[in-house]
Amino acid sequence: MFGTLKPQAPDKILALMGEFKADTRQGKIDLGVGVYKDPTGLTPVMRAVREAEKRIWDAETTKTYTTLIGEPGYLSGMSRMVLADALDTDRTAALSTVGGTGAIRQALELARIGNPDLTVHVSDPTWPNHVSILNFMGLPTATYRYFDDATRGGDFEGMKADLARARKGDLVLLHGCCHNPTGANLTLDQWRQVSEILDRTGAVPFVDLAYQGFGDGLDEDAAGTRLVVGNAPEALVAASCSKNFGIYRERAGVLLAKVADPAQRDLAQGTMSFLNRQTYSFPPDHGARIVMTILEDAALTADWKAELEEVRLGMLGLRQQLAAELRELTGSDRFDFLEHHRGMFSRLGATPAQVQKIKDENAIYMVGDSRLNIAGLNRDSVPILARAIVEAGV
Ligand code: PLP
Ligand code: TYF
Repeated sequence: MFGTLKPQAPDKILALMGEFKADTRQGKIDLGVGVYKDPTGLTPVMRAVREAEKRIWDAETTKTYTTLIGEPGYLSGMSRMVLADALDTDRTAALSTVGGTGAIRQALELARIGNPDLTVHVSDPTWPNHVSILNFMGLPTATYRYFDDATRGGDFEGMKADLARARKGDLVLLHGCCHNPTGANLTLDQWRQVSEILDRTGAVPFVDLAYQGFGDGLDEDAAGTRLVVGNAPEALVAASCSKNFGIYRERAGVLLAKVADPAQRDLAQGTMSFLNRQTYSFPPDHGARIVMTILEDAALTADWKAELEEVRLGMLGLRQQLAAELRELTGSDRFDFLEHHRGMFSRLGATPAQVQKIKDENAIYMVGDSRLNIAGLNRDSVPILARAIVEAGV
């Protein structure tokens, strides 16, 4: 049987991680994989996470199974953090998953059971793993215009026109904030207009929220999600704790499903529990327990929020510095989009050849579509990148 296997296309982002590691040049700069790094290049364990782990170590007397859907305190804490006032508890089922990716997969499985004929609409471009998972599952997909290559801002007119083609019961996959890979985001008024289109078409919003707290703030970054989920009769949200709690390898995520009628909640919850059982049975506990411990303790929550805010403002400062540096070097404001984008990523708009040149000549690694991870920079490397961008003729 194994002789029939065919090589799978590698994930380009993960492949780039390997290429960077193998590069022996001094001063190489990694702007590839979407992992937060501090100015010294480390991905730190957050203070509140460390403290929560100590408390768990002290208090935990057993490692026996929890429940198939995960720890109730984690699910309620995350539901509130993501949806706040838009949370309708009677109509919302929640599931602990293996990271945000696990939540995406379970959301798609759930939606397919509910509507075997659905098409999933994704932004062009979107996180490559979205496309890969959808193709692997054999789900029909459609793309909606999202990004304007000329301005490196959004193409909202195109987006609206394409979303209007969604049919009742289709899924519209939206990035809650900090769009990956472009960095261009919707304004709250644009979210409102998207919500109206969803209402008109009967398509169901499916929000992927992987960077809450990395853009404009914890509440600000969830405002669009809250708006569409609050307005929609049915909705799905896949939230990740990897970035905002810095617990990537612990694999903590949550799937929220809002149903049209409270009478359907138990059915949805039961199906979600079933999906966990079919895939990996009990979800991992450690990361979820860290998050729960932080969210249930006011002092830990405050400390976590303060550190997350430092992370966010650090990235924002680097964006401003890079835009300023490029203004100076080019005598134009054509790179100002870098300071208008939010989150870890920006699509620079360089050609593949320019991306290659920047890598070959400067040992600066970005993804082939010219996505760069702002958090891979620091005050000293920003001018180096700015010069490389100009020298490559971007
Ligand atoms: N969605 C997007 C857009 C992402 O960039 C990521 C990134 O890692 C995820 C979901 C899921 O993350 P994880 O499965 O590591 O929680
Ligand atoms: O887009 C990124 O870089 C992050 C990390 O298969 C990542 O979301 C990238 C690829 C992948 C899993 C995670």
